[in-house]
Amino acid sequence: MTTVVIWCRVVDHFGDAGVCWRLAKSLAAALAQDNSLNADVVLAIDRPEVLRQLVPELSTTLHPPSLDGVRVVDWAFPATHIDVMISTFGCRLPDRVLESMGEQRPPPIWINLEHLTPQSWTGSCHTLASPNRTNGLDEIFFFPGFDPSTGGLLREPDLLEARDRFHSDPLERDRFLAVLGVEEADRKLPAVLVFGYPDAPVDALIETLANGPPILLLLPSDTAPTIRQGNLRIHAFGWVAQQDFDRLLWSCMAAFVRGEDSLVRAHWAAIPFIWQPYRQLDQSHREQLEAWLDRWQPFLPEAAAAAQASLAHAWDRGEPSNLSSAWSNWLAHRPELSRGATDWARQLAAGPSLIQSLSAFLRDRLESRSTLSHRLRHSRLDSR
Ligand code: TRH
Repeated sequence: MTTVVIWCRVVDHFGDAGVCWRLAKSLAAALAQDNSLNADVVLAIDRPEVLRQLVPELSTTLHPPSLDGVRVVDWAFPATHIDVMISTFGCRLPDRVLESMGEQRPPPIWINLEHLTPQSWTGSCHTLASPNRTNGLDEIFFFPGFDPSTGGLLREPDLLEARDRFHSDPLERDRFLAVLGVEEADRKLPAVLVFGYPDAPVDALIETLANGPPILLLLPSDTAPTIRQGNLRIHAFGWVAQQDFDRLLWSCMAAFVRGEDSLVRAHWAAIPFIWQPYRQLDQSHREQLEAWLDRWQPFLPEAAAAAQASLAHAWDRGEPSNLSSAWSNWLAHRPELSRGATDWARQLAAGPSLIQSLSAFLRDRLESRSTLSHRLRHSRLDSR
């Protein structure tokens, strides 16, 4: 058996758990294709209640809950023998784990899966190793990313086919919006998802949209389910399970997303969208946004790229005064933005997904680790 443990520490919001759940499920599915590994994938998460909001099936009755080939445990997990250890987003592992892994022979392969950034420096650091000060083990830095020099982006093998199937049957969207509680008359309207941080200028956007063409605004909140304001229909759907989040995006003609996981999902949805990076006190999230906007340039005509930048800036900086003109200008460029999103998604899908590159990397390291321990065993026997 090959034991793979993914360590997730929830800092805040949902992305830590959201990314780690997708990673664990997809890695379990990928490693299961190699019977010789007999992989046991464990997700050790310090706040399982956050994961349960994303994955309601992870009931509290099963212990440890096991779903989609992943065992979910908490951080008190008795890490006895681990073959692959994946610490995510640089989370600090418990000392008892660091110490026992340092004594384990052969030691585990230790991956540090970093945050996704649109910035281009990650390619030069991808798969570099650094000895850990506590136990001397090599910690290998694995970077997701938009460039072939990185590990790529999380993408399930059948995701894009599922997306295209959804779009090929108009009843799919109607059925999904009906389940979301959207009234029949409103389901025919073009929809916009707004999933931003608390400082996002949502009220200013609502005011802008109310004076524009009829639109269905989808909000993940528990306020009054449907409000009418001018030409706008606002539907607060509460929250959907993570497995339905893609269909939420696929039902929309445009979206405002945030953080890391919904950013990647919006790219795969190939719709025009605006990203609000996770807020950093030192404002470094603005550099993230500029790097992301730069990456749009090759896929958009100049005027459409300018429209994308001005709406992204107005949204990220919370500038209600610029929002109305930025939105109207952006909406006018929607055809080019849609083509650009489709082209970029196609280019990203041409490369290996994060799971393909990570599972190939792990299989290679596991093989050389087993060869090495085989040779060590034989050399000890020979020396007797
Ligand atoms: O919630 P976030 O802001 O999470 C953030 C980011 O991941 C950030 O990088 C990280 O540093 C910080 O957490 C600690 O945004 P994100 O990454 O999009 O994660 C949201 C998850 O919630 C994503 O998996 C989609 C999911 N989701 C649902 O499952 N149902 C819903 O209804 C909605 C709105 C989101």
